[in-house]
Amino acid sequence: MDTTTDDNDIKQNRTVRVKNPHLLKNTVDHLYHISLSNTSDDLENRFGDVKFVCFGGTPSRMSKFTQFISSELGVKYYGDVGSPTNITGSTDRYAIYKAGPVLAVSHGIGIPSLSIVLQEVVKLVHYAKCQDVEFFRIGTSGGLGVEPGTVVVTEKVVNGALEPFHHSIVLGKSVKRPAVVDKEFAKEIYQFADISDKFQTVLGTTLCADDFYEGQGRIDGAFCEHDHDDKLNWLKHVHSQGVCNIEMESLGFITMCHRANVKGAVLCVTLLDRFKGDMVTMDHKFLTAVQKYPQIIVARYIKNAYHLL
Ligand code: R2B
Ligand code: URA
Repeated sequence: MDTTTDDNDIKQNRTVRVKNPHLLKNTVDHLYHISLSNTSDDLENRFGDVKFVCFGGTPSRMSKFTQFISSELGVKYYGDVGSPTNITGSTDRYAIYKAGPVLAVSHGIGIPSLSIVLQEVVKLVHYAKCQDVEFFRIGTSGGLGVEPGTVVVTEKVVNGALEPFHHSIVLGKSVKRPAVVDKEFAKEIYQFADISDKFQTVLGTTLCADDFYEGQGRIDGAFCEHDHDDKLNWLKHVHSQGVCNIEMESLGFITMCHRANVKGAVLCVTLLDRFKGDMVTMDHKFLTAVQKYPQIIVARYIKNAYHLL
């Protein structure tokens, strides 16, 4: 199995970059968390047509998205009538669904969870020889100064210290990687917001926190060593630096897309205005409805790519 990425294809921005010389030595690559293997699962045949990979937090949301995109594109999803089948089968860690050129992947909460499935999905599309693949994160977030239910298309992503970098520890050493957002791609997607939408869409900076509670300045966790004023001052400060929303995966997502030579975009709906509180109290019906907003924009983008708009 050839695991190198062809330089010409890379230059033409057609294939994903798997930059790991060690993979050359291994003929068998078992993608443990998604239960697929490069040697036994006929990846090229099953996934070679994939052009869009959409990531979101939960399996059920990504299953619903698969049903939605399959009806929008007029293509069947993989699985039985009634509900898409989770391709990762029995792993129980992540879910992957397929509808024609679209893969829908659940990533769990936070960068550590996201990065595992993202690494394996990058290898999957590489082994499947997919070309011109684009990745999207369609998720949820807390908003700053925008109405709950607003979709934020990320044009810049920063960590909790407002730096556009993702820090991690590799072999005991701190590694700092730039989070390079493809601004043109973000703008292109933003164009698919429509004046007649019942929700607002904005381009803005996303702050990616390491945690839902203290990391996002909340004062309603089990532990808290700051007070209400500290929180508001911090929220005001980050807002003054352009931050429109706060979530937990964009930094890892954008950094890895860049490393993989894949176009990546982040669209998150806001579930609350953090200037007004910490608790997500939206009722289930409204929550289900707003979670679809980023999906609607991405679906339009995909339909347009297929000349269906
Ligand atoms: C948004 O929502 C989740 C936390 O509730 C997290 O995955 C995120 O980024
Ligand atoms: N997800 C987050 O990470 N933060 C919020 O406030 C809401 C959803």
